Amino acid sequence: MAFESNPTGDLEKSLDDAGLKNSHVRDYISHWAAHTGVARVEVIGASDDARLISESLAAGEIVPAGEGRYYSRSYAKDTARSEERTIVATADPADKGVYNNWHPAATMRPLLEERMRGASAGKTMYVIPYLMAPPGSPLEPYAVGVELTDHRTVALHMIRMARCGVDYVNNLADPDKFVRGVHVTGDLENLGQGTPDDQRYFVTFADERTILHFGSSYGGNALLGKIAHGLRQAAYDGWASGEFLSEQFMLIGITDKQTGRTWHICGGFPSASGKTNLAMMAAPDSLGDRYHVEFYGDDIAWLRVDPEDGKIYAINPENGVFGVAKDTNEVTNPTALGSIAPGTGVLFTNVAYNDDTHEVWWEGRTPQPPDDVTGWRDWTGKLISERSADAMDEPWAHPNSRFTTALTNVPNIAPDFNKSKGVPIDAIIFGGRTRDREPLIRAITDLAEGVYDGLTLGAEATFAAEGVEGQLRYDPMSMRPFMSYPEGAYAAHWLRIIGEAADKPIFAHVNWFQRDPVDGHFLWPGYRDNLRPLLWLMQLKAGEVKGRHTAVGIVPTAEELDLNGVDIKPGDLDKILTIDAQRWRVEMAHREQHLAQFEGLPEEIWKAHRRVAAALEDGAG
Ligand code: GTP
Ligand code: SPV
Ligand code: MN
Repeated sequence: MAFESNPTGDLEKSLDDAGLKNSHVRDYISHWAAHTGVARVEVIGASDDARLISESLAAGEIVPAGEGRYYSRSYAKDTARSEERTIVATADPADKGVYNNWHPAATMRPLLEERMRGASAGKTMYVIPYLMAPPGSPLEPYAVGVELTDHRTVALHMIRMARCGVDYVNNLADPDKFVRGVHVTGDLENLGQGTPDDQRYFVTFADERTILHFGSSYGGNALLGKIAHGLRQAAYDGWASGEFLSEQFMLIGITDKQTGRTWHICGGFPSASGKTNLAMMAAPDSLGDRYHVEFYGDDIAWLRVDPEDGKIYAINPENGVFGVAKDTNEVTNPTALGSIAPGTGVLFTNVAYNDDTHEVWWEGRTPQPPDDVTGWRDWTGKLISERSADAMDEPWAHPNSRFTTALTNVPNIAPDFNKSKGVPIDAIIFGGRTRDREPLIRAITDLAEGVYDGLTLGAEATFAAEGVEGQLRYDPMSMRPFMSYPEGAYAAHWLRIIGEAADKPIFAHVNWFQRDPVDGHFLWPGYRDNLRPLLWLMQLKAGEVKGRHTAVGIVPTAEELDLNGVDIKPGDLDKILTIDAQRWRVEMAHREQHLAQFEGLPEEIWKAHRRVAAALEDGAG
């Protein structure tokens, strides 16, 4: 079917056949179909999954990985988000922040249009109407979008990660209010990824609610509902409307089966720093009879104050999990293995794959890779058996290899995960990979100090983004790569939204990643044991424990933490519950410089900084 011969007839008919009634959506599709030069347009939703899977298998774009499980490789230079090439563009130069990589929309628009012109020639354009919210959410007006993509595997990912179907756009109160997201893959082998001649651009035109991504088919570069809309655009919308916050947060419930109480905790850790693992946490065996952790979300939360009861409510806008495969196994995360079991429809990307047995493997899946390498290929497609001696130690799976599975596959999914209103928040936590200084947990009861703590979150960068692994950097609220408006305004918006709540959450900073300076081992066993400091936090909020007050917050005493069954050396425990005041004083000078970059930072934040600095000078450790 070629539009050249009958430019509108075929397209109109295919949109009619799909039941797409919204004329604004139809105009948008026609425009971009013509611009990108696609040969066909196909409107899809969740019910098309089985057919698209069959077509993808037949085309060899995905291969079977056991019953109802699939595998694909991405292009070798296209395996993670590109932060350098990701841009926020608007008409107003005042939207420029330190981290949002702002450019004028008037400059970016022609660059994207030029790259996209005719760039999908001969391909099918998949039209994916979607909703980034539980249906009926008060934030639904911000959650509607339509992604146009020229890549079938991306469409399969979208079906798992977002609620997809024409019904989400047919009856909008304002039919023109939807996020327009255009994804064009481009000629991946000739885009100069990571060179001065890089052709890729991933641009959110935030004030136009339009997202144009060119030059990748991987993760957040290509699934536009998730990061680009769900975080970057939504954060901008939340600020512009004054209604909500959108953050890179996990969201969990913890139920005490003995008392029947449930708490809800949300929190930000930078990419590949443990959100998915925390949300899927099975209680440690010694606590499992009493506590149960429920999964609401693992990567994004939208927070608003309900005018009726004055509480903060959070929703997870997503419908699936795009989880890091590395180190996922029966001990670290049995729940994750359940969520990718046979029959789940999971899609693996860039793990190792066995041609003969259709098994998949990644580093940390088992302590050693399979002994018999027959049939095994690494993530680039090379046979392990043909590796040269010096390549033997190379990982089999890419460190950012992932699994994509729908929320309904997650064994600990909360029964009310679809509740339109969301769940009331008891605590907001921040954390990241920090090899020293940050204790296991420190609780913060003051709002400005909590927001200050989020703004000064420092962590080691991970393999989820290209080229920056291990580098220490500040990552405000874990939103550094997703910031869409200036940091000073961001801090003020936080203070205002959380400040409006009659019932304030407690804040805490957590760190599962402190290491021994000599041999580098993790001082805290992490994973399932992370429930213990969170239980302490809830007890602290309820006034059941007192903790120990320090300059940087309240830390648990060893007696207060339930450590029954934890494998930890006394010296290590001591270290993760102690504040190294000397090291913190050094940190405060860095924080001063970090915060000084932000124009218009609210005075409350500076006051919080000075209070903490003064307490440290007073010697409180
Ligand atoms: P994004 O999807 O990129 O936003 O990542 P995320 O924050 O959800 O990270 P995820 O839970 O997928 O974890 C990333 C990596 O950290 C995985 O390789 C985990 O095995 C590892 N990890 C998670 N929790 C812990 C922990 O408590 N201790 C240690 N040592 N490693 C952990
Ligand atoms: C992240 O990098 O934080 C992710 C994965 O959640 S991606 O969707 O690729 O951004
Ligand atoms: Mn993430």
